[in-house]
Amino acid sequence: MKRIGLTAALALAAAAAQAGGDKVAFPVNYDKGVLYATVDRHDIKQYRELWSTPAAVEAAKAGKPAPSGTVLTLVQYKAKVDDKGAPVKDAKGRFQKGDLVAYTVMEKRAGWGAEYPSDLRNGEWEYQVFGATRAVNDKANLKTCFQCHKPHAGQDYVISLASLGGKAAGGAVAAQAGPDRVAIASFLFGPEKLSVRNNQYVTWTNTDDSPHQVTIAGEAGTRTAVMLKGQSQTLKFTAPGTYDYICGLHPGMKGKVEVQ
Ligand code: HEC
Ligand SMILES: [Cu+2]
Repeated sequence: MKRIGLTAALALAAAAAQAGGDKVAFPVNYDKGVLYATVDRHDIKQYRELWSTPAAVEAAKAGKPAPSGTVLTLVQYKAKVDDKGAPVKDAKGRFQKGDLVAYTVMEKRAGWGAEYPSDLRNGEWEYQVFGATRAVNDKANLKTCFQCHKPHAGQDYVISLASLGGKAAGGAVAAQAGPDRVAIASFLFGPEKLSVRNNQYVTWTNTDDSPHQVTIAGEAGTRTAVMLKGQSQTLKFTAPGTYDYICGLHPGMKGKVEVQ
């Protein structure tokens, strides 16, 4: 009797000592789940696979939040490149899988997350990064995971929710050209630099499968909603100057609006 009581107490202490990302174990069976999307990251030359536990796919299709026990695993591979460093594409124009880089994982369990301040907490989700050997990457700054996924609270912090629920738009999207328009294609803003007159509107249209967004540098709070494939966002510029901007989801994507 006594012995059992002692074992239970020790197990409890061990559980309590686990904090944050330590709660997330390597998802050994991730590839027995559902491969719900692949992402060609033109900006960082990576090929990514997004895996889910089956129940989360069902929930997303039904428009419900991911259930407790959901694990989403994003596997990062280097894209295969040619001798000029350009990604090699397959017959469908998609990137090809090269060396394994890392696994980034988010896991949700009832009761998790309560210890975080509200400006950081992502509901009941925890995040963790594992290297190619499946060991925890203890140099990863998990705070950045919470920060970048936080604005997606309205979709349960899952940035690829449309793909998870099978609701991502198919087919190619043609962006309209015009002096006040920027197309987003293959993780690039085009044109990268746009010149407009003061008090003019600028419209961005996303033609990629991946979601994108526009965040104006230095202008606190000026950022558009996330654009899924085929969606547009418009901003009005009311003071002359040069406005640098990035995509808040993929900070390597950069553009500029010059307001005369
Ligand atoms: C700069 C913003 C940014 C940061 C920081 C970030 N993510 Fe994400 N995350 C994304 C985007 C954008 C996607 C959608 C897939 C893509 O475009 O690669 C995503 C997707 C994911 C997914 C697949 C499920 C989903 O939400 O779509 C997981 C799992 C994930 N991230 C884990 C992490 C972990 C773990 C960290 C911290 C080490 C992290 N992320 C940090 C932007 C970010
Ligand atoms: Cu982007």
